[in-house]
Formats: sequence, structure tokens, C-alpha cells
Amino acid sequence: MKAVVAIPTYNEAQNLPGIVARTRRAVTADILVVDDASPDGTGELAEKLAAADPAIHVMHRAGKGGLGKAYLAAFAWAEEHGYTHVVEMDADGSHHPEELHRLLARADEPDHPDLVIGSRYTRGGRIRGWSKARELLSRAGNLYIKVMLGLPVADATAGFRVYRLDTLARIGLDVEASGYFFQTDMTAHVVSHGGTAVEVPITFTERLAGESKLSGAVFSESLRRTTKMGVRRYLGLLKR
Ligand SMILES: Nc1nc2c(ncn2[C@@H]2O[C@H](COP(=O)(O)OP(=O)(O)OP(=O)(O)O)[C@@H](O)[C@H]2O)c(=O)[nH]1
Ligand SMILES: [Mg+2]
Repeated sequence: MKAVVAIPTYNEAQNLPGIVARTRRAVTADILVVDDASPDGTGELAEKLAAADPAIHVMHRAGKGGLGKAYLAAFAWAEEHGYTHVVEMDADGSHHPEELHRLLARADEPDHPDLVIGSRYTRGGRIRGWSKARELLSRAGNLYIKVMLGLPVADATAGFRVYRLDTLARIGLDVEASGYFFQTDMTAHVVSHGGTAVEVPITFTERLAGESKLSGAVFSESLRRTTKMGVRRYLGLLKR
């Protein structure tokens, strides 16, 4: 197993150094920071970290292009550079680098799952620091996704994951979503190509510092896309 941890950043200067240091301590894996020209200087900071450690790499993109596009660029980079697995992890501390070894260990088990999700909603998963309302919204969203898309996981929107790169190469990266629906879209993409998606419980915590980029628009985009995808799926099932 040769893994690279892709960390997308947009204005995460306060969080990035700590997350990178914790990740390097916690696991044997390289790091790729994908920065979308953050105005707060996250990109320059990442360059400094990379200059001091050959396992750390940086990709600079021209402007804020969305989480999905950043990850797609990271997947392509990881494939080109001969990794076997690519990890998705937020820079804001919501995902704990100290739990990553469990996801990687699951990915390395004999059944070699195509996708390992660090899950808040599987047995043993936890959320710290969210209001009841935000947790309920997230849980309801996942339930709706489960019913509409028939995905075999409890947390399809989670952003802490490990993908097999040979699987991504085989199924292609033909996903529409550039924003936050990307995670659900990718889960559906893997499953619809016969891939396996499994879950490992994690403890998710509210971001350590900085501003949230989540908005009502994000939520309505997810709702709209899930509905559209689900209706298409049910129509397909009816035709058969
Ligand atoms: N490269 C890049 N990274 C992004 C973009 N949007 C968000 N990110 C990063 O993606 C990760 C997840 O985004 P967050 O803003 O934490 O989204 P969230 O976790 O749903 O919501 P909060 O934690 O409440 O802000 C963080 O590391 C962000 O810096 C983007 O357009 N480009
Ligand atoms: Mg976050």
C-alpha cells in the first residue's frame, strides 16, 4: 500500500500546519495539499511545509473551484505518481489524522474494498461540537440519500475516505458535482460500477478554526441532485 492524503484547502492557514504535522506523525503516507489560491496565504504556507519535508506536496489551482474539482485534480495527480490509495481529509480538524490508520488498515484487508468511508453514522461513530439541529439535518439528508439512491452506507456525505486508485482508473471520474454533493456522487459512482463501499466509525468534530463555507445553497444543491438522481434510478427500476 502506497497512500497519499489529499487535503483540499481554502483559507485554512490557521489549521493546515497542525493537521499536516499530526498526519505525518500518525501514518506512513505522503500528503498532497490542493490549494485554490486562498487569499489568506494557505498556499505559501503549504510551500514552506513542503520545502521542509519531501513527503509533502502542493498543488496550486487558479481560484476557488469547489471541493469536487480539487479532489478530481488530486486523484489524477495520485494516479500519475504511482500511489495505490488516495485519502480525502479536510484541513479544518473535523477529521482526526489519529484515526486515519484505522481507515487505511480497513482498505488493506484481504477483501480490498474500493472505498472506505470514515463514518459518523455507523455503529460507534460520533459527532462532537455540532448543534442538535445541524446533526439532525445531516442525518435526515443521509437517510433521504439512502432511500433515493439505495446506497449501502449510512454516511454517504462523509468527507474522510480512502479510495483504491486502480478502481478510480477503471470506473473513470465522470462525476458532475463540483461542490459538496461530490461525496455522495462519488459513492453512487463507485457502487453503480459494482464497487464495494464499507464504513469505519469515526469521531467527527466541528472545525477547529476559521470560517465555515457551508450554506443554504449547498444544502439545496444536494437535495435537488439527490432527488434528480433518485427519480432517474426509480424510473430505471420500473422499466426493468
Ligand atoms: N481546494 C479547495 N478546497 C476547498 C474548497 N471548498 C472547501 N475546501 C476545503 O474542503 C474542506 C471541507 O470544507 P469545509 O469548509 O470545512 O466544509 P464543511 O466541513 O462542510 O463545513 P464547515 O466545517 O462547517 O466549514 C476544508 O479543508 C476546506 O478548506 C474549494 O473550493 N477548493
Ligand atoms: Mg469542515
